[in-house]
Amino acid sequence: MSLDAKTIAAITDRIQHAQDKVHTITKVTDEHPSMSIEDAYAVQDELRRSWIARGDRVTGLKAGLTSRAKMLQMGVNVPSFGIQMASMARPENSAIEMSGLIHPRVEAEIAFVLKNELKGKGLSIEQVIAATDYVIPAVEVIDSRYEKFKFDLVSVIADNSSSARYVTGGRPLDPQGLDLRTIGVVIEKNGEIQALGASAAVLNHPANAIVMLVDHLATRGECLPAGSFVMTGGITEAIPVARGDNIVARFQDMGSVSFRFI
Ligand code: OOG
Ligand code: MG
Repeated sequence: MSLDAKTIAAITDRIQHAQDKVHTITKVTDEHPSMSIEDAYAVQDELRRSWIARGDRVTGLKAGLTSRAKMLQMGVNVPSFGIQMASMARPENSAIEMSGLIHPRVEAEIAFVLKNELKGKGLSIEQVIAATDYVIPAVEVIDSRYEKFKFDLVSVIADNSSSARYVTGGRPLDPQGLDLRTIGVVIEKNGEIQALGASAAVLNHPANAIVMLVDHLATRGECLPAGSFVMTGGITEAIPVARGDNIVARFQDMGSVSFRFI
């Protein structure tokens, strides 16, 4: 860690204020150029502590910046992890309020739900699949608190990797019977295709996002317990949305996820 606890707490307050009051801020690294990735995850720890103290509940974790399309779009080439809370979850077919968001974008992702704990470094794809109860289509609504959606790796991690809302839907499926590299995905906005891709875009296989997340947790002495819900990252670039937009993400063999912005 390069920053002391007081500074981490101050950065957390600034980011949380921007998240709660729906406004942008300058990048945290502008003010703290020496801030490290470890410091940024310490900010996430503080955010989580504060959300739990308010009565919110952790519902899952996410890996982001795991596809080339996302890395190119954001100019960052290392995945960033984040925390999903109950307050961020929205039901399928719901109306998501724009008033709580700054400049949201949507991403189509494959989410995993574990039946067994995953722990340690260098797991294989097969170990991840064997520990998975089911996979399910998900759409993440990201909303960077940084001006113009521009950031570096440390800043985006401190902002909980732009997490804002998420919706799951479609059909939960046993991954044993699926080729998780070749799931085709189409994102439609108001009936028009905005982006399409195949699930191998995520680190050659979305289970690799779980491998990387479990590696990251291991360096912090943590693991993914049984029952964990994990989103593996946008397969295509993220699509900007506005009030009134209808979103449908179609996943080959897995069904679709729909909702709208009001
Ligand atoms: C960071 C979060 C990226 C994903 O799925 O790639 C992410 C961002 O692009 O703002 O959630
Ligand atoms: Mg995402």
